[in-house]
Amino acid sequence: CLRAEGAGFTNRKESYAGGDGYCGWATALHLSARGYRVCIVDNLCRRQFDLQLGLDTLTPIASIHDRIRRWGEVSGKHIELAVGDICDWVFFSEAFTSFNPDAVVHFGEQRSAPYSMIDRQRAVFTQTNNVVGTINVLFAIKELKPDCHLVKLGTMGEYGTPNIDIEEGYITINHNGRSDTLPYPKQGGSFYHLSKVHDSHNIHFAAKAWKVAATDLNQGVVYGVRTEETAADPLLINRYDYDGIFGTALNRFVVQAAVGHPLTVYGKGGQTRGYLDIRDTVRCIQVGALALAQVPSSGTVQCPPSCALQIAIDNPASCGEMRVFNQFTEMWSVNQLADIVSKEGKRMGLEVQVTNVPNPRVELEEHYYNAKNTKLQDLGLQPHLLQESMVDSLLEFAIQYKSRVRHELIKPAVDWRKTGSKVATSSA
Ligand code: NAD
Ligand code: USQ
Repeated sequence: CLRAEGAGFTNRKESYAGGDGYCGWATALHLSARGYRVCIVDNLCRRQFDLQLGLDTLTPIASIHDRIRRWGEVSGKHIELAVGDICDWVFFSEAFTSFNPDAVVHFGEQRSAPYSMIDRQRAVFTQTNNVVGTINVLFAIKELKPDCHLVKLGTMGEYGTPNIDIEEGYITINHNGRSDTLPYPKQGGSFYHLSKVHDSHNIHFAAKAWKVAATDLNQGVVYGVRTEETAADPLLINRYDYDGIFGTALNRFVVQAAVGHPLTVYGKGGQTRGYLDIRDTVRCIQVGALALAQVPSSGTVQCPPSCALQIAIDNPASCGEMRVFNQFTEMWSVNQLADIVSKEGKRMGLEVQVTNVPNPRVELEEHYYNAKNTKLQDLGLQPHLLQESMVDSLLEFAIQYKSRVRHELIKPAVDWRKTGSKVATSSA
């Protein structure tokens, strides 16, 4: 079902806002390899954040120009590039018109919760960048190509940690004898997570008002680094953040274990989230993008009969509906992740300790968590689960690059209750 070579899929034109980032680069290559015509749109602000704050990725990443050049040599496929800000309407509308995409896959946002909590300036930047960028994407579709599909990266963190099951986007509520199916209540835990909540409302409105076809992929925390395509050549290597601002839980724990730093469990460690392997991110996006084939307004894309997406095509979403998929494969608490990394690290002969540091965030540390995630699997996703072999290979990867690790960047760097960042080289 994840093949893209079938009739109708080759030559589909996909535009990747944020295609130089962690998820976007891996996905752009994955789909380029499978016959999609890809244009990356990115203003490279993620690289700028590292320069401003004195951070660096574990892996030595090439410039976007070198990455794309090398991909052309390795694969024989051409990726187009437009460097600019999607919040800049003049730039973005020109880039959009010139590429004329069938789908926009929108990764292009400031995605760190700690970054958004550093100070007023970063909170305002995060919400302006994310909300305005998404509105521009919606207007581009409405005004320039109404049958272009939007695949938007949302986040599981939009739901927060309610004391009831988390549904996929919508919940049916019975109230005072009446019933309705409504967007699931949102409780973002940072100005970043709240920017995604605002995006979801704006997309939901545009879908209703303008009949934009949209899929919101509420993604969990991503781990891992290698995909088939990014592993094909050193110049294609993906970024791997381990610092206290952009590094995410499992990726951080793996680097910490590799360099002998105690694993930094925040607070009691009962915080539970949905997680997925980056190899599943790239496949989910493809499923999400292809699943839009079922939206009647597309008209141009046909699914091969053997494709599991046939299930979706037989049950089409109505035009103007914002479809929501919860994009994660397993749920783990922070304590469980620390346990897994610790056991695997010790098995490989590493000395791994776990420490409970005061939680820099405001979040529940013990809570109920049960989120649904059946829609992508119903569409054919067969997940890579977090098995020992995965943690092993990630640990080996981190050990390979351990000389690049700067220990002072590992500690938690942003406190939700205070202003400023404690990154060693930043005066923020
Ligand atoms: P990233 O920071 O590595 O990549 C984001 C890219 O978007 C960067 O290359 C950046 O330069 C670009 N960008 C940001 N604002 C832009 C703008 N205004 N115009 C043009 N380009 C812009 O982030 P990521 O980890 O790849 O995340 C991608 C998306 O997935 C984000 O929307 C994020 O919220 C979502 N997501 C990520 C994770 C995760 O664990 N990494 C989990 C869930 C959801
Ligand atoms: N945590 C620790 N120790 C650490 C790092 C994190 O205990 O060293 C805890 C955090 O307190 C939190 C949990 O682990 O409870 C997850 O934190 P994270 O930093 O791994 O992820 P988060 O800040 O939620 O953000 C990441 C991505 C973001 C995406 C989100 C998906 O940066 O772009 O939206 O994961 S989700 O969490 O489902 O909202």
